[in-house]
Parts: sequence; C-alpha cells; structure tokens
Amino acid sequence: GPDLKSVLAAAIPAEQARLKKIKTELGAKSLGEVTVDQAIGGMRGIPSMLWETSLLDAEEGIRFRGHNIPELQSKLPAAKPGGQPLPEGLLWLLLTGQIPTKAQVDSVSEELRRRSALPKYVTRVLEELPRETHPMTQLAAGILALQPDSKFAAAYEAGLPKAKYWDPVYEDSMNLIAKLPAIAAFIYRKTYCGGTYVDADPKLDWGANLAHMMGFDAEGCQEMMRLYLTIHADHEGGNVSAHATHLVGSALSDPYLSLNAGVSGLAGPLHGLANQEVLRWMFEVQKKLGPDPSKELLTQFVWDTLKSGKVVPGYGHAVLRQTDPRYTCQRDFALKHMPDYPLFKLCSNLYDVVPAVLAKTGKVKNPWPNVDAHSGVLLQYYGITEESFYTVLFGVSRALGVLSQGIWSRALGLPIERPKSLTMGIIEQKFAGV
Ligand code: CMX
Repeated sequence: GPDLKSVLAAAIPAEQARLKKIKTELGAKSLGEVTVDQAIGGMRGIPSMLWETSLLDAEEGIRFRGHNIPELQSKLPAAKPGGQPLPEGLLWLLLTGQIPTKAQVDSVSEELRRRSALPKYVTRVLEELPRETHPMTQLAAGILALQPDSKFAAAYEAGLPKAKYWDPVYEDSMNLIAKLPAIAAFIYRKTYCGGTYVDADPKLDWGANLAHMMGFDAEGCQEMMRLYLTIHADHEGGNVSAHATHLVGSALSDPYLSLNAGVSGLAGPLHGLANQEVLRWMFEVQKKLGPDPSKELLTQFVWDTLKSGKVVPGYGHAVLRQTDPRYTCQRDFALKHMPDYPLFKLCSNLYDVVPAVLAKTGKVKNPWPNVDAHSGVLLQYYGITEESFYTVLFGVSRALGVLSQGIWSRALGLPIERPKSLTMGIIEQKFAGV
C-alpha cells in the first residue's frame, strides 16, 4: 500500500479547503472575551491557536485525533497481540488522522530505521559536553547539532514556494524522530554507563530499540517504553513544549530549531522536569519515613512540603480537573506488571492522600495526579534508575506530536504568531473611571 508520506499528501488538499472555508464563513465570529486576569495569568483558557493532532478535555483528558488512551490501546497495532500500542502507529494517526494497519506501522518502523544513522559530528558534540551537563541540555544540544542537515532550511534559502513547505518539513521531522532514540541512548550511556554504547538492533521497533540501545532488553521494559512513548506524545497546543515548538516554527525556523525550543521548555520543573522531581520527592519520603509509611505520616509529609514553599510534583494541572488518563493507564500497567513493587505501593498511597491535602489548601484548582506522578515508578522498576534522565524520554515522545503538528502547520499555511502584549499602564488607562 501507499507509504506514510503519500497518505499524508493525499489528505492535505481537503484540509486546506476546510480551513479556507472556516476562514471565509466563520472568520469574523467571536470565540469569547479576554479578561485582564487571563492576560496576566499565562493566557489560561484563551482559545487562540489551531492544533489538529490532539484536543484536551478538562474532565476526560487527552484525545489524539479523537481517540482517547484506552481506545489507542485497543485500536493501534501492537508488537504482540494484546500488547501496548507501537508509537509509530500513533505517529501515523497524528499525521493522517487514520488508524493504521500493522503493515502500515511496520512500514513506518522501517522508514525510521532507514533514517536513523547519527552523523559523527553529533556524537562528537555530545562527547565534548561535561558529564554533569543535565541530560535535557544534552538533548537540546544534540538536536541543534543535527540542524545543519535541515532540508527545509536549505530549500527555503533556494526559494521553495510556500505551497511546498510541508514536504521538506516532513523530511526533517522524520529524520529527527528517527535519530532521537539514538541521541537519547547516547546521552544515557555516556552519562551513566561510562561511555560504553549498544548498537541498534535492526529487528526492533522504534520504542524497543530505544530501550535496547540504553541497555534494557526485558520484554516488560520494551512494552513499558512503547506505552511511555505513546502517551507522552501530545497534549494539545498550549502547553509549554508544544506551544514553544509551534511559536518558533511559525517564524519558519526549521524542525530542528523548533523542537530545540520545545525540549528547552519541557526541561522546566513545572512542566516535563516534574517526572524527575517526583522521583526525588518520593525518595525523600522513603528516606525520612521508611519504606512503607502510614497514611497519617504521608499526609504530614505533604503538608510539610507545602509549608516549605514547594509544590507537590506530579499533582495539579493548568487545564485538567480530574486524574490524568495518562496516570491511570500507567497505574493499570503497574497493577498488571508490578503489583507488589514497594515504590508502586508508595505511589498508590500518595494517590490516596495527596488530593485531599491539596484540596484543603483552597487554592489548587486540580488536586489530582498528572502523567508525571507515575512514569518514574515504571522506569525504576525496569532498572532505569537515573531520574535526571526521565525528561529526555518525555522529549523523545513529545517530538511525535509537536513535529506532526508542525508539518500540518506548514501544510495549512499558518502564519507567524504575534499575540498582542500590554503594559500595566495601558490596562489601568483603559479601565480608568470604570
Ligand atoms: N503543589 C502545590 N501547590 C500547587 C500545586 C501543587 N501540585 N498545583 C498548584 N498549586 C498552587 C499554585 O502554585 C498556585 O499557587 P500560588 O497562587 O500561590 O502561586 C495555586 O495552586 C493555583 O494554581 P493552579 O491554577 O491550580 O495551577 P496552575 O495552572 O498555575 O499550574 C501546574 C499548573 C502544573 C504548574 C501546577 O499544578 C504545579 O506546579 N504542579 C506541580 C508540578 C507538576 O507536576 N508539573 C507537571 C504538569 C504536567 C506536565 O506539564 O508535565
């Protein structure tokens, strides 16, 4: 059958026509008012961006092209019947809007394999960075080091017409997605394994190969990695990593430059770095209260964290108002594969006590856990114990979503982003005497 790029190319004209129709018929309609609170409050809730690959509902959580996580788990092809979805299948879905067949997913695995070789200058850049450099800084550096290879940057300079932008953006995005596991594994082995490396296994899929190159070959670990890379891929457009990628891409900076901005945003403790912070916080709990603390002691520990002025990592969300379904599917995975693992038990017990404490503060809008409250437990179980690496895995996954949207943004001809900013003086003046 036709390959991913052909199916994508075939889908583009209808979507271009659809956007044109929306602009013509609905362009002048209002999506609502913007309050002063929203302008100073991080633009929370202002609908102000097009993002086709996923949509977040505050109560229900994320849907990827209309499919929620349990639906992805039952509809997307797996490595083995009944197993976790292959992230390559999600990539197909994000790009084309269609659930792929197993043969189509295999063709993506093959395409990524073909594009996966890392140029020597990229590994040399990584080798030169001091070993203590945070893995997220290394990831950003590795992505930027690939940029000289940008097909889009070269084509733009040569005068490529706007209607064809999406094509080299697709080429760059696929090259980048293909090389990210090798970059991530290189960072892991360099930082924690004394610079000894493991070659890719051409028989493995994209996610299993990442685990393999890091040095982990257990079947459970491969399945965990496939699930991890699927569920972290996309969370609509307004979160920091997605919006940063989208914003920088809107200046027609190529996918390497755009994703670099996205992963730099993901490296913040209020966003992707929270998965690292969760583990450190759980280790603190264990160190202070022992391996299996009572719920009373846990409750007190949560209050102590809040009183010291820190956030409880892994809990709360800017948009969600319920337990994150990305948390729930990881919990289900743990219940199946590691029900008696002490760290999972601690994670479960925290789920029983943290929301009540956060609710009692009266200010936290969402007391429920987000994706980051659980992922570290699964990684620890399979021996990936270095928590400062965790956000790199988040970044590898996030690339699938933000780069897919990046291709569509160029296919739809979306313009450079330029929202209006205000000064305090202008706000005061506007409402003086009101
Ligand atoms: N622990 C302590 N306080 C929290 C909190 C938490 N988990 N979540 C929110 N709050 C506080 C906020 O800091 C804020 O306090 P101030 O008014 O004193 O500044 C108040 O509650 C209101 O915040 P909010 O409207 O509920 O939440 P925001 O939209 O401002 O922030 C988020 C959302 C995720 C940054 C916040 O919940 C948080 O800091 N959580 C912990 C870090 C975390 O897990 N981040 C990962 C999110 C998922 C991801 O992006 O990967």
